Amino acid sequence: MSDGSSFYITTPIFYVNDVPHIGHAYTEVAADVLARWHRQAGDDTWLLTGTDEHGQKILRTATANGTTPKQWADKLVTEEWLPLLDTVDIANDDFIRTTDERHEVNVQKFLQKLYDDGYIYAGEYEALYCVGCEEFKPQSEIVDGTGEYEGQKVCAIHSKPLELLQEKNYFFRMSQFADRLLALYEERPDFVQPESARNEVVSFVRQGLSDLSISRSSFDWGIKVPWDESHVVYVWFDALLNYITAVGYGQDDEEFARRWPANHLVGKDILRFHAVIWPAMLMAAGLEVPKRVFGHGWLLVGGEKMSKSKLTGIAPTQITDTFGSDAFRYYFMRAINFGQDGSFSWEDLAARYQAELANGFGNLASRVVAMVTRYFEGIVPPAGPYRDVDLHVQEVVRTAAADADAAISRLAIHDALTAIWRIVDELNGYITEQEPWALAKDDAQRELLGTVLYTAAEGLRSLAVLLSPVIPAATAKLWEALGVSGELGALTAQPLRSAGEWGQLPAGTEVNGLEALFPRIDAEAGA
Ligand code: ME8
Repeated sequence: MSDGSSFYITTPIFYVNDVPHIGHAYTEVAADVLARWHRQAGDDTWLLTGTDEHGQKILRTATANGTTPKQWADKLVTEEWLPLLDTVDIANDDFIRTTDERHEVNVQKFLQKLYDDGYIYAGEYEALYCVGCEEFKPQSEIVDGTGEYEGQKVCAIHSKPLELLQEKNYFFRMSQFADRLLALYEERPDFVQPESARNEVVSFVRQGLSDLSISRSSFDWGIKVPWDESHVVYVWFDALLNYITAVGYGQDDEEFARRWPANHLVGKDILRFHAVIWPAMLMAAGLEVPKRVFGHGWLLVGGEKMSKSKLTGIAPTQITDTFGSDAFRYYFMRAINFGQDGSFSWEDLAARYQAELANGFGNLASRVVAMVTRYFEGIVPPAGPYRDVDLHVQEVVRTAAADADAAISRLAIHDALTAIWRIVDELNGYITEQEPWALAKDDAQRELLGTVLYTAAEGLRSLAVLLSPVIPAATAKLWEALGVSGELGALTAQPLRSAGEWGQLPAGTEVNGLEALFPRIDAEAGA
């Protein structure tokens, strides 16, 4: 909605045990595209991202590197995770670290409340734990190891041996919430998206829920349980709470009321934490559940989830150094149906870069600006009377903009881009057909030439606005070239919902020179 309503969107907070790969960047970009879209549509938007710094995984990595977990986390956040945001051009509003005081203090408040209200008790536990997932694994995700792990039980996701843990722990009475969760999925069918993810979650909860172990006492890298300091809070229980501690839970009621509830974007690997455990925690605390939880697919390499632990991770800079951040953003949002798995390939990236960004969009922009410069001394001409063929362009712009907006509201980012590309294709076809270079040779066609170039330039204006959430750097250059910031204001201030309304570009505007938006890439590079 564009009525200034609140749109709070989150990414997972990432483990700082390792460096980011393009899977992490993928989630960041998707969240950022949605946030930029909503911001530009006038919603009261807030994009939160951050890092997950407690737990055994980080502790072990730090120890193996001869340092403390906090020093390790500081180093990784500064050298890797914050720079990632620049690498792929993320305009986040906040960055939370689970070692922030605002987080730690309010996690303790939350926990104390649940304890006081009888939702937490002390018990014994023995089960197989995966440090990679930081989770006691259900039977369905335990498989027999092969190769060096022959004869051992391993995690189906990480393919690494599980550890048998036995401890006295505190437990959250999650089993009490199964019925309420099922009622929630029933009443709000789009609470968990996409449909396949929802079905998986529903059938998981239908089997009944166990209580959840929420503390650990065999190591101390975590937030202390407030009533028993010999325990630290289970890393997932701690981490999920970032979504509320970052927006004022426990300390700024006004901010909290303004932002919460959130739209959570996560990889499907961690859907169950967000669609089962997290709403149960919130219900226990008497808080609203999230607006929706969207589980996107995995980037695959060789048919398996890309991951650092399997040495298949690709650093985002490997792509952006050659192709730039806009191309990274565009490629992953366009080439993969959001919600489904997708394979990354350099060939596909290079092919789409050349065909869609360089030849399709970039060349269109350069041609139009160059023709306005050459035939009208750089001044956007007025349009004469519109013919059917010109009105058709207007219709394509109008419907594509509406379709793109509808696609974004169902988080179908790929469909939004496909819709917007109808404008790119339409304008390229229009110019080829209308041959403004031929019209320019005949003085009697001056008015018609004006109509054609106005139509092309106004179409570009709509493209700049519609594409600015996806390719912010290139569209900012195009906006500059169209020379309209004086008349229309900053690109990011252009209301998205009316982007398709015809005639916003004022005739008489002076265009500026435009360098190639997506320059040709040297064939040697990026291979
Ligand atoms: O799970 N394809 O952090 P994490 C697509 N700290 N997305 C991928 C991906 C791939 N191959 N690999 C990773 C954690 N991701 C917890 C989250 S939230 C309260 C705590 C993305 O560092 C995807 O978003 O393992 C996935 O959910 C996330 O990285 C996991 O990041």
